Amino acid sequence: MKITFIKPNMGLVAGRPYYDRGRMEPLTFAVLAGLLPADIECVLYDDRYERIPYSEVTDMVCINVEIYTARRSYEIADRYRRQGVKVVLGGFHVSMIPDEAAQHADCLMLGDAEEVFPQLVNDFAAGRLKNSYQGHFPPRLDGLRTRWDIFAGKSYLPLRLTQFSRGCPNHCRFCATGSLYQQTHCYRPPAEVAAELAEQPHDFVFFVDDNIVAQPDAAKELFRLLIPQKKRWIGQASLSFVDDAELMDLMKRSGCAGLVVGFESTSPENLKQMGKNCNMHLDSYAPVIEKIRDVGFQLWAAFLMGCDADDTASIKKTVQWAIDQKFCFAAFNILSPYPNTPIYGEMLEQNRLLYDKWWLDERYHFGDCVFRPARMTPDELTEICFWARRQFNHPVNIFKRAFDFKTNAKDLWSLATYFAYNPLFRRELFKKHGMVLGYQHK
Ligand code: B12
Ligand code: SF4
Repeated sequence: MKITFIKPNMGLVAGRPYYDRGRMEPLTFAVLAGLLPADIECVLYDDRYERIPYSEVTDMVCINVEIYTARRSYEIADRYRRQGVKVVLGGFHVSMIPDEAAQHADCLMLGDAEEVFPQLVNDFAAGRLKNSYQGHFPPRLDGLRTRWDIFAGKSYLPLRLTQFSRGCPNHCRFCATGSLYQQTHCYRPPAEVAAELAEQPHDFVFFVDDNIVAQPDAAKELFRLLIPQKKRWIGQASLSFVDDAELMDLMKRSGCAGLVVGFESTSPENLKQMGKNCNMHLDSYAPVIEKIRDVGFQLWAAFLMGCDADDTASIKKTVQWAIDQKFCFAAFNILSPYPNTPIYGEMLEQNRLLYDKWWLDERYHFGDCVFRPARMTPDELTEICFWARRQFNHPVNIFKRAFDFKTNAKDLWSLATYFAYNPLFRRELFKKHGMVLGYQHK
């Protein structure tokens, strides 16, 4: 049997597919392929830079669907189904809004696939594929065997992606993880993760966990095992780790080079609306940032712009603050309510959404505001968010931010990473701004 995995692209820029030069290996498929017996042939096509060979013979197509790729995913699914090929859709967006995805699939994979994907494939082989399969949570995550070999010959950034844990104990009101995992968190046996990484030739690893420090004792066990491997790693973490000196020390000794941290906003009112409880107890970000600088981690600071206390002046202030902190990278994301999150429900109830389903709407462009903000017009929010990205990534500011001798310029490797990725991300932000989602437009 042959299974074709597809990682869909987002859409078109000036009538042509958007090709992301900063793309990373799509870990999801290495995990899915690893759940299957070796005699099942698995191939991967990455629509983010490859053409999909629709005429190639295959038994089943499996597509990973996220909100920004939903429209393109459905186009691909519809085309395969017209050719008579069975299509399975899975991923966050499918689990959040299954009724929509069901219109484009023979079968839906809802939730985590570890315990059900082999059954799904068996049922397909026996001709009794069901309409949907519901993954259990927490899934059993021991004994996994990630099949990174499906990326052979593909072109991705030179870092290995892996995952130690799933879910998050927090429930931020805008976040799909918060809604899907309902404040639960589980992890793989640390020794298995360490053993798997020891076999990898890569000396740079990205842990895609939503919150790698969610269970500090387990994280410490993993970090202790990573120390002798002398790899560098990056990950995502909520700010709780700063209160645990032992954890911070182990992170550093195990090779932590940098972290994606959701600061989201400097306004307590906004943090309250977001339900960002893990940041709300902090009087100020200054002491935590200082502690993180002291251990030398480079920060990728994430901000969410457009909550009710934001106006153009407050956003400008936040951007200047981010520049002054000399963050290595920052994402200024515009608040974009995802279906079935509390913030989506709130906007719907208050009749503030501008589109029925913005992620499928032809009028929507990447970076557009999709709701009525409290203190700005939607266009003002769109403009100020694009300005925020341009300003933070302006060549003068890239240069200014580089010279933090505790982080970005602490050694040659950090400085080289800084100057390799800042211009790349800057180019991508201009390229993708205004992209339309999907390829087929009237
Ligand atoms: C790593 C990551 C990234 C990386 C990309 C990595 C890559 N390979 O390209 C970076 C940082 C670049 C990134 C970017 C973005 N991301 Co992102 N990302 C993630 C993150 C943290 C992990 C994804 C991952 O690899 N998981 C590990 C794998 C093993 O798990 P999984 O994908 O969930 O798959 C499991 C199941 O869902 C299931 N499954 C999944 N797909 C399928 C398909 C089939 C057929 C089957 C059977 C099963 C199945 O099987 C797997 C095993 O159980 C997720 C959050 C998360 N917890 O997953 C967000 C997440 C997917 N990202 C998200 C978003 C919004 C974005 C951005 C749009 C952000 C932005 N504003 O720019 C961009 C653009 C994404 C794009 N498509 O181009 C959202 C999507 C929300 C939604 N409702 O769809 C998420 C869920 C974050 C969140 N909490 O809101 N992202
Ligand atoms: S801490 Fe991060 S991953 Fe967890 S619910 Fe909040 S935004 Fe989502």
